[in-house]
Amino acid sequence: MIKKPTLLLAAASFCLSGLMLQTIPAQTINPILPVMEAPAQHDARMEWWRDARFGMFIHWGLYSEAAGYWNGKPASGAGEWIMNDEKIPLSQYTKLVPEFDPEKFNAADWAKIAKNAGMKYIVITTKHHEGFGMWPSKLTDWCIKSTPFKRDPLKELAAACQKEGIKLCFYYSIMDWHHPDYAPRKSWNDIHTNTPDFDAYDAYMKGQLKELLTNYGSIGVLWFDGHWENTWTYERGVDLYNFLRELQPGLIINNRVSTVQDLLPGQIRPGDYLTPEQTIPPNGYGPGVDWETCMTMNDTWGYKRQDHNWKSTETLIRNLVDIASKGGNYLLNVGPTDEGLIPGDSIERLKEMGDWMKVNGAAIYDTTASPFAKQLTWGRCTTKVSGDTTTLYLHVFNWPANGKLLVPGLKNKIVSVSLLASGKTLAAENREDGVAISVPATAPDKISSTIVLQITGAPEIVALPILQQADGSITLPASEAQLHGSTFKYESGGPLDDIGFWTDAKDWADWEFKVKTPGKFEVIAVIAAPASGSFDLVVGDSKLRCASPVTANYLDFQPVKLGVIEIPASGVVTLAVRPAQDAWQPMNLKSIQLKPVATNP
Ligand code: FHN
Repeated sequence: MIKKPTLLLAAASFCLSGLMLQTIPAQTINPILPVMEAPAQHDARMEWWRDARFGMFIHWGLYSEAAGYWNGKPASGAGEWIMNDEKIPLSQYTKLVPEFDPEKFNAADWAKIAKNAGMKYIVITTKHHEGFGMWPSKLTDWCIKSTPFKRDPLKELAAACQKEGIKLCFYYSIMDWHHPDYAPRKSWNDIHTNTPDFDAYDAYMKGQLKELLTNYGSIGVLWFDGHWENTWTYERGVDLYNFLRELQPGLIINNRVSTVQDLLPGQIRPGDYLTPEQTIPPNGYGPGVDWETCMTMNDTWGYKRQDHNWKSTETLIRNLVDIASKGGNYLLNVGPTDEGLIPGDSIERLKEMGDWMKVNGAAIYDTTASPFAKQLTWGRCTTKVSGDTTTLYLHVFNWPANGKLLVPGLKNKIVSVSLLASGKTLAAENREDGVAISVPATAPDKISSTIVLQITGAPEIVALPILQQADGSITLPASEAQLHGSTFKYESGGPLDDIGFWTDAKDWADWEFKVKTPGKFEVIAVIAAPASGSFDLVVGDSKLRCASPVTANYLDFQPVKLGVIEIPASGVVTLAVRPAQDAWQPMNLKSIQLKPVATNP
């Protein structure tokens, strides 16, 4: 049964993932709230993780032995889901146990690869959904001790991480496709016939987690997963969170310890940080919210021989920069093979990321999010504050051809400007439209070059209004849009300078601009879309229903006339693009232009 945990603090203030620091009077506290701590305690516990910014995710299990194939046929889904996707009867899946003997496993190699990549922590799957323990658990034979591999890889990895100064963290799946007491039981679990007793399973999990938190030294993060089935309740999540925090008070626990079910009034979701997966939130989650994007390097978490869809090193480095610029951590996955080797394609990319981090790591580690409300067209920005000096690390993806890099709207006094790679001082000046930096003709790094801009005081940034041009026209670029939503994003670099990944019809964008000469305007949008969808163009009280064009692909941008809108008066105007909920098709939007309609003399 669930034990009512003792609360570490009688009441008042505590912090949880996704929530600002808050004070709640004792009388409203739910008796099984997560363990509470004072903000200073929370910050101290999260400090190493916030500074780390970059970690390695390792998906390694019995599924790695299958390597994406079953009975000679390639599996459809992710490598670690093969039992589920191929509906493999559990009685047959067990044949992997005597085959699992990763003789080439070398924890020291893994730790060195992570360290040389610039990664500060490793999260390894101790037990994925298949329920198979990657350590010699005393609570089950469904673990590594039943294989020919008579070693403890977690013990070896703990020693290697200790040696390399890397924080070891454990992934643990609540969902368990093997345990007789886990429910709901899968149809292809043809071994167990008993009626599951979830309380017994809950106790089993706690027993295993106690093994993991007792026998492998100080663990940085308990990374829960498999929390989405309805047997995992709010109460069980809070109870487990409190159990672990009492077992190891300094432990960090992700938000997937908690059920995905809606909360009741007064309930507070436990968990210390948010875990968006395979996606980078367009604007982060705002100040005071800790989050980490986990992402595969190809398309699978667990090893699949046939998955060669590797992301480029450019994509991986720019993801890291993008995430850090929004105040998040990047947990990048490797899926070691049945032999215990990290795939060569992963090693190659991690080496190149490490080369970049050796030069630019200071602009990632221990930084906070960009102070700019909108996406910078040339790249990203991360921040460090020291006393009265703020350091802005300008991560330049698109090196200016005209020799000038504009930091839009920045008004602060310039202390110094230099290239991080060489220390070379750059000339810079305050201008009406921001800080203009004179840059050399060639970018120090073709993927992302870092300029170090030191300013006095906290950043003072004025929004540069979009102004009506002398010819009466108004141009609304994607880079100036305010994005409202969680999936789409501004993407820049090469042919990209658009709002992309607009797959969610609830996401919408708007622009604010100044009009001197009101009247009727023809609307011309520049769009790339493989299918036509509907959306509304909303300006004040007027709404124009539009249809996006069909173009060859998401990079084939075409101008399209959407119709005429009226702006009846001068002043500040907002124009919004809102997908039609029932007829939306994803599109990439580069810009919208308003051209005055000639009125009859
Ligand atoms: O189902 C798992 C999946 O196999 C993988 O472990 C990812 C990593 O975050 N988590 C779940 C899917 O959200």
